Amino acid sequence: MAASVGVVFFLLAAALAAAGSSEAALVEHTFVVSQMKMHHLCNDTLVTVVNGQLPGPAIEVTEGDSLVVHVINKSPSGLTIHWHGVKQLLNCWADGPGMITQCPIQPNKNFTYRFNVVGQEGTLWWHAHVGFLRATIHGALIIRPRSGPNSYPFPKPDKEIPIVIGEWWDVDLVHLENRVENRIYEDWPLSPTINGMLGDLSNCSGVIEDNYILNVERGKTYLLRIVHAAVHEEYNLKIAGHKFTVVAVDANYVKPYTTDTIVIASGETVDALVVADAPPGRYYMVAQAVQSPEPSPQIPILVSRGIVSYNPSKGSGDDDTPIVAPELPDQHDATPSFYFRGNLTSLLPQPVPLNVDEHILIAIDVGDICLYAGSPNCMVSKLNNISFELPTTTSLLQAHYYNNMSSSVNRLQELPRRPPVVEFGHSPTSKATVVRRVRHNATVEIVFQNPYSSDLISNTNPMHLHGHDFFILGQGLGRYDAVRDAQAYNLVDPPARSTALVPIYGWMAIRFVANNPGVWFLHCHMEKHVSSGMALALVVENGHTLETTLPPPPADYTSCDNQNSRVADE
Ligand SMILES: *[C@@H]1O[C@H](CO)[C@@H](O)[C@H](O)[C@H]1NC(C)=O
Ligand SMILES: *[C@@H]1O[C@H](CO)[C@@H](O)[C@H](O)[C@H]1NC(C)=O
Ligand SMILES: *[C@@H]1O[C@H](CO)[C@@H](O)[C@H](O)[C@H]1NC(C)=O
Ligand SMILES: *[C@@H]1O[C@H](CO)[C@@H](O)[C@H](O)[C@H]1NC(C)=O
Ligand SMILES: *[C@@H]1O[C@H](CO)[C@@H](O)[C@H](O)[C@H]1NC(C)=O
Ligand SMILES: *[C@@H]1O[C@H](CO)[C@@H](O)[C@H](O)[C@H]1NC(C)=O
Ligand SMILES: *[C@@H]1O[C@H](CO)[C@@H](O)[C@H](O)[C@H]1NC(C)=O
Ligand SMILES: [Cu+2]
Repeated sequence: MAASVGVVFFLLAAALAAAGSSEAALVEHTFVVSQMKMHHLCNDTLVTVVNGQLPGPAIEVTEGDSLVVHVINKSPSGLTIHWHGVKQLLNCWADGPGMITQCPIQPNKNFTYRFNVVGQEGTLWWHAHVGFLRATIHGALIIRPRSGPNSYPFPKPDKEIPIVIGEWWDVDLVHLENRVENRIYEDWPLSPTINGMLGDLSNCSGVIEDNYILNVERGKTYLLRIVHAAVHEEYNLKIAGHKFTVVAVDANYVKPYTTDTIVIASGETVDALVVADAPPGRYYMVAQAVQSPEPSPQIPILVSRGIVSYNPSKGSGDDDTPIVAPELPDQHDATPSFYFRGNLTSLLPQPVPLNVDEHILIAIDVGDICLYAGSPNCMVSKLNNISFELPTTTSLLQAHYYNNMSSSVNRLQELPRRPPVVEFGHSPTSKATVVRRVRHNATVEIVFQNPYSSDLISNTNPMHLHGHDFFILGQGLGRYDAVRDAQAYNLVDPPARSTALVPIYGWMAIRFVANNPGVWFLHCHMEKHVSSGMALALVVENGHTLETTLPPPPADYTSCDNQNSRVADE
């Protein structure tokens, strides 16, 4: 329907200097958001997409560039776009989570996001940040080094390929959000997707879905820029007959780590090299959802396959070379994920701050908001015994900026530094808009603790912090022990990320300097979890100088003043 109109304007003549480095550019895109019909599995489904594409357009920038994205909302829903993993230093207004930093862009309105991409290289992504709409509104954000592709800290790949893992839902996603807000958690996608394709394990009435096909040439090296854009489960990604060498996660370089399985959770990105060094043929690339064992609710098995093909001359239809399939781990096995993460270390030594100003322990659990009234659908997620709810009449950032958060937010509560008791289970809780205030430049350490007893509901929870990267100091199974476990922290070369997985039945520790004033969402990236309360807003106060103070909102800021609902068609 709408044509892609991404245009690149170079501010200064984009002359490549002798060293191969280029001047910072202004990269401008227009995102027209509209609905279109897509046909899969015998059904026409109306989906909301950017520029008529699913996945949406990949944005490519060079580190240091400025991005300008005009969002024109021709869809019936209010929405925002979040630039996932972009640090947005002193620019919280452009971060995008709905009702946290701005009100949704209403139908037939537009809004322009302006920000710089500084000090980050690798793969990030963008997605809608109101409820489930991100299931179809997302795309890669690729950041190349300023001094050219020869300055990658790994062998220069012959080709770079975005691999976006998504899911195909044939339900109305705004309706789905309402169901989850009413604590109905029974909806599942029909299939995972690889670059929008469901693959040949999905068929309806004899019509088999297309596979994503990656044509390769023997001996060449491919840099896969893998984005987990699906809304829930963690995925194992394997290619039969090939290995991956992981070189970056969440746009931070890591020491090369060679593995046959990549494990990636919602919100995360992984950059990995693949050498086409297998005997010529066809090999399945498989994305398999990992899920928690019972008593956690079980979902259907979700697997999708693409094909790595050494036979590009033949069309996929008339190629009858057998396709080699990889051996997959058990879908309930959480050890590949735990080991994959345990093997990631930063490429460079890290400046980990050693003196912690704020120690926070966050217990992740389920709770009951009906106080045992016996009514169904009472289950919510909670952090330290509070289940997060979004404000309804103002964005938190606007309220913070005007210093009137307590009068403009209905139920505001400060997250306690630790849970009332470190004891888990489905017990009474309450809802509130939870914030945690920290002073500018404070060193914050957060330990996330999942339920650790196997008779309780426990999940791997990918916790995502906006506006900052953090160091992952450690992970473990069971109950976190402040003395024993802190001694084993990696304070030398921990990976820096913006999303980190809390292992099932275990804990995960992060540390960061709160150097970016504003209101930053900190939440599980599984949509049903964040919608049911697994979130808080980190309020980073201004410092004492102009350079450490959040500037005023942009002139076209979408405040809530002329709106009476946060999503237009709710
Ligand atoms: C087709 O998709 C619609 C949503 O677009 C859904 O309500 C309906 O149940 C689907 N029908 C079938 C046969 O799957
Ligand atoms: C965005 O909206 C403003 C005011 O509503 C309008 O003047 C402008 O032309 C719109 N821009 C685009 C690109 O549609
Ligand atoms: C179609 O899918 C069903 C399961 O959903 C499977 O049993 C069957 O083999 C598939 N058919 C083809 C031709 O792939
Ligand atoms: C790294 O992976 C290997 C093999 O998967 C595993 O045995 C090892 O324990 C992992 N290391 C860490 C620190 O998790
Ligand atoms: C918060 O402050 C702003 C700016 O002074 C004002 O427009 C708004 O009405 C205030 N809101 C509340 C609820 O006090
Ligand atoms: C958790 O919060 C609920 C509701 O406010 C309260 O009734 C309950 O006592 C709290 N639980 C603990 C362990 O403090
Ligand atoms: C932040 O803290 C560090 C060390 O604690 C200090 O060296 C630095 O000057 C501080 N920066 C600001 C802007 O306050
Ligand atoms: Cu979660």
